Amino acid sequence: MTKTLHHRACHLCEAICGLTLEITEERNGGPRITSIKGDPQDRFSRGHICPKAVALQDIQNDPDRLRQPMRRIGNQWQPIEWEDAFVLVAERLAAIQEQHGRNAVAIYQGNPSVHNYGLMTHSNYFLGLLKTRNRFSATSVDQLPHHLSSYLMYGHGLLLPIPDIDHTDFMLILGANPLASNGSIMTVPDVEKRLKAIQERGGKVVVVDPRRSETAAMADQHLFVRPGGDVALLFGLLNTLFEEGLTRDSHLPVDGLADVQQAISAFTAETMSPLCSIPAAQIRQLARDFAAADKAVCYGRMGVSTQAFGTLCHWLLQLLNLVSGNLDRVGGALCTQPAVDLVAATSGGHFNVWQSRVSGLAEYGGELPVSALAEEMLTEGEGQVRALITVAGNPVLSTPNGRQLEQALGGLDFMLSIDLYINETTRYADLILPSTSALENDHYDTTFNLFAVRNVSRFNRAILPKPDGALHDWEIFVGLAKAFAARTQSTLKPTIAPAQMIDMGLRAGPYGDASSFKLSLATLDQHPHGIDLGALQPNLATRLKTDNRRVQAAPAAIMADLQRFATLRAPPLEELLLIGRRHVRSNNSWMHNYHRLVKGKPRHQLLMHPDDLARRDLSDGQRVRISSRVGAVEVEVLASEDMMPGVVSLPHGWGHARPGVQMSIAVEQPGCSANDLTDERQLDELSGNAVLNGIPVKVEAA
Ligand SMILES: Nc1nc2c(c(=O)[nH]1)N[C@H]1C(S)=C(S)[C@@H](COP(=O)(O)OP(=O)(O)OC[C@H]3O[C@@H](n4cnc5c(=O)[nH]c(N)nc54)[C@H](O)[C@@H]3O)O[C@H]1N2
Ligand SMILES: Nc1nc2c(c(=O)[nH]1)N[C@H]1C(S)=C(S)[C@@H](COP(=O)(O)OP(=O)(O)OC[C@H]3O[C@@H](n4cnc5c(=O)[nH]c(N)nc54)[C@H](O)[C@@H]3O)O[C@H]1N2
Ligand code: SF4
Ligand SMILES: [Mo]
Repeated sequence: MTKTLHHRACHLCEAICGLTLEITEERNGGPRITSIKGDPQDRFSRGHICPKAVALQDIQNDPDRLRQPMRRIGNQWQPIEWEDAFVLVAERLAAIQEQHGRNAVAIYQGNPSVHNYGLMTHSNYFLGLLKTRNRFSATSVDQLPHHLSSYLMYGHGLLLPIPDIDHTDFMLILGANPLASNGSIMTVPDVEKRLKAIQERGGKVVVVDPRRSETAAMADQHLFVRPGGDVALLFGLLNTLFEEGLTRDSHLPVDGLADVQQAISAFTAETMSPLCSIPAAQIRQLARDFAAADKAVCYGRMGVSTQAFGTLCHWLLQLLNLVSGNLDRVGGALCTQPAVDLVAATSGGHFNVWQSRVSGLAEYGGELPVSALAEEMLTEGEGQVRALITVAGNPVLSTPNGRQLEQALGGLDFMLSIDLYINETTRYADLILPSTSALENDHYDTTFNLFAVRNVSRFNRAILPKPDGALHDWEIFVGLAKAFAARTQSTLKPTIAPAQMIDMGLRAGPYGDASSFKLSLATLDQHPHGIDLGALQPNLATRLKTDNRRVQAAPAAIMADLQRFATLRAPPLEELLLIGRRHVRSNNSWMHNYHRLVKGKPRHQLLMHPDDLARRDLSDGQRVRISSRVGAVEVEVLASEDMMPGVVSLPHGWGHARPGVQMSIAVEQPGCSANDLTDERQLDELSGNAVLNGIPVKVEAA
């Protein structure tokens, strides 16, 4: 028996913690993972780890995880050889496109795509050949407003200023719960310690959230906001800064600020207060506190992007940082300078160049809002979607009105899923192609180094051998591309392995051959704990990609959306508004099949304020029926003083009790799906991002 230690980043969430894995090799058996711990030598994560990382071994060993391609015949799944599977896909997709046009094939890419670098480098090698405009992803149920506001203001959708959490004195957090999520569009392992450090150096953390979340509970101040009301709060804050002369000059070249000031002159704290349910005096005081701090940063995430004015919210967050002098400033919000620089390597993007067929929703960066996916399948006529490819996604549980999507999936001519499980979505596929597990694959964080609170770089080789006959995700795409090119007699450019691409990106990047760092794959191989490239530094002025290389404070598309804001009304008092929540032991929809993570008391219940329960004659622990415009679910309710009255909270990603789901542990504690209640017609109309928070619902005894 031999034991070896390996170091590697955890790929499960955006925190990218460094791990130390102990692998034990038995004489007569294969290698086994015998311990997973945080890596104290990782200078970025400093030994931090959460319970999900320990479950990496459960993912590895899960008997429900698919290990070979599976083909569905009726309700039966049968193994199929890789080559046969590739030829079958090529034949079916080519035939559908020949008969119904290119757009008859749709694509949905899910969240783990950005946690798996081979998917980042190679999915388009195949998907690009399809030349379909019906491309969708989890972006439009998540962070599209971040990208769109950055694209419009800074000229590139990935120029996302990151909170300089280690140097700020005042952190204002809206719609994020990093203590549960471990941070998002802010790659920050060990976030709790870093937030406490702000308090220890005399600074302040303020959280705005309709629930007293774990992060709100540790903050110096928590403000309950009416779901969807953040836009009004942010207008009130910005207006107060202007009105009370609390702005500071910025070194950045800026166009349009005077236009903004004029356009929002009526949006005073007093007029905004009823729309967000925060007293005007508190809005004004918050603006003064924010302005008074030497170094302050306003950060908003998922809770503020998945609402009706998500893009306005993110635009306003940027403006608050800008006019308070904190954009592109140490202790404020700073853009990273990653070793593999996707911003430098790509053009800024495009927006609204084409629209979806049925509802006319705008594309962003070549993708349409996923709320339109089901209607594109269900609405007959030229251009109707007849085939779907899902890649590392579970849209039945993740996108609004999941039941409608299920109905649409049931009617497709062909569906391919590249996934590890037979789950709520992939059970509709004709073919599932499973890749190797993460530990059998190399790893580089192309995406999350871009969002990190320090500039860091780390490459990890596979820890476990690749099983015979298994393929990495990127190899599946190469196989599919070759078969499709052969079937359609198109030419295919040669490609290289993801690791080689990273090597090239590193060497051409800011710390590459032309620098003193001389970063390459070979250098990173010598640093298994990763390399720290230093704290974030002001760089936005040189990285701006707008036409005139100036910050656009008043982009036309955003200013036009102010008209829509004028229609915002406070909802009737008796209405309940549904929001989501995350738990550190869960991860979206796909990590409920590991006993280690789901044991203990259930976490999928509806939370409701005791007064709201009493008003409906409901009691703590009772089963209730929740209904919305699109559907109804049943689940247990828990009384919680942490909820804002009038607001109820249900986590998404549950609802596993569906026929044919082959996830034996998950189906035993199924919960219900929040997205059987969310409404595909409720959108941030500017970006097309789904509204997932603030859904009007009724709750009654089941
Ligand atoms: N109501 C509500 N809905 C939400 C949210 C919310 O807060 N509330 N959050 C939204 C957000 S932020 C997101 S990002 C989306 C997520 O939505 P999705 O990305 O659609 O869903 P996931 O649950 O992440 O599903 C991931 C899938 O990828 C598979 N998988 C995991 N690893 C790999 C891999 O390495 N390769 C391959 N090929 N497959 C893999 C899993 O088996 C699973 O099927 O959900 C959104 N939906
Ligand atoms: N453990 C765990 N970690 C995760 C994930 C997971 O599922 N589990 N998912 C990963 C993914 S894909 C993402 S995108 C990130 C998301 O990371 P975060 O953005 O931090 O997401 P949440 O933890 O859902 O926090 C959103 C907060 O917004 C609040 N909220 C809801 N509606 C409103 C509103 O109208 N206004 C305001 N101000 N607040 C509101 C909710 O109560 C909640 O506390 O987390 C990632 N990390
Ligand atoms: S917080 Fe947990 S899941 Fe996220 S990277 Fe770190 S160990 Fe992995
Ligand atoms: Mo997400």
